[in-house]
Amino acid sequence: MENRKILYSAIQPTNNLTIGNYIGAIKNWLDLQEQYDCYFAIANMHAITVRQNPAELRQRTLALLALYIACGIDPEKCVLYLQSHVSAHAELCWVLNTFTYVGEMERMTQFKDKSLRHADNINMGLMDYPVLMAADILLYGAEYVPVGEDQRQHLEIARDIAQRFNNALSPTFTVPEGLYMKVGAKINDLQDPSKKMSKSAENPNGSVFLTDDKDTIIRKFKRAVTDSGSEIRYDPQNKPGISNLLAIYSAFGGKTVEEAERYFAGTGYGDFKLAVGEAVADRICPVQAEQARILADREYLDGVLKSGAERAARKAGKTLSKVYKKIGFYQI
Ligand code: ATP
Ligand code: LTN
Repeated sequence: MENRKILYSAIQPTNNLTIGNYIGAIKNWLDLQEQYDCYFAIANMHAITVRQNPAELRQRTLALLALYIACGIDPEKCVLYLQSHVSAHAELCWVLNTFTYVGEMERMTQFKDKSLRHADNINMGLMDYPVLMAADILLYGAEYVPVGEDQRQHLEIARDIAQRFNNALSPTFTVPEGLYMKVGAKINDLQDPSKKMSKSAENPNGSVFLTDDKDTIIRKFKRAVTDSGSEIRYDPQNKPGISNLLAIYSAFGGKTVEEAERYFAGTGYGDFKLAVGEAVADRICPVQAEQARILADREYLDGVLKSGAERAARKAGKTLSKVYKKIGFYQI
């Protein structure tokens, strides 16, 4: 459809995805694809900023694509593509690097965290990660970027870089806005509700993976850390454990947080945790079966990537050539 606003997001094909990635990212894309012109990428160029096993990276790329589709992201409605298939990402990143200060990259929270976790490999790519992310978004003229709370700082930098370029040369880039969900933009670790649930957490019991089977899911929820008292109430400050479980339940159980509070009034913590686990498993397990089915059809997946790359490259190429012109690169 003409004149729909453009929306962009991506996920890195690193580790197995958690229900945090599902709730904070993919789940929201399902509704958004009906209203916007969506570009959803697999950010494999971001993934190599920490060391990856090449065979695993290749396999996870296809698995993530199959997962997008199994969750209901429709390749007919959206452009699904692999970042490395569109060379404009690296090219625009280079230009944007010259509009980005070393000091502001050194201050990025994720860069500091990852530098601590990967102290033996603090490479330039890790530091440049937010600039590549800005290039992703700006190439497509995206107005909206749905991401989890942890990406807010990166989105702010993308806006700053866009404005800086527009001011220095002339209006070129759309300044993107982040879309953050009110509930679910930060799902926390089941064992330590003060930390975000992460793909790469040390304690696997704190993260529920989209690859976990039903028994594992139920076991992890049964062991989830709760709070003192016995009331099931959404109050992230005073009841971080229960509030996190309510946010998860609401995402999977088809109820708002308020409806879930009423529904579980008077229920004990044990039964509540079991109900959350069941709601998660009831949604995840069928997705796993569908993902496996899609993953077996390599020809179909390659077709989706090929058509996605063509559509993405067309759009990105136009932006890049505008940028090259403005910056003074002689064109023939
Ligand atoms: P890692 O945990 O290893 O740093 P990640 O889980 O953040 O990786 P990404 O590919 O970087 O994985 O993130 C994909 C999307 O999922 C982003 O939009 C991110 O904001 C969102 N996301 C990640 N973790 C959570 C979470 N715990 N709650 C809500 N959204 C999340
Ligand atoms: N860094 C993001 C993944 C990502 C992204 C993007 C998200 C790469 N490029 C562009 C939104 C827009 C993350 O979620 N960790």
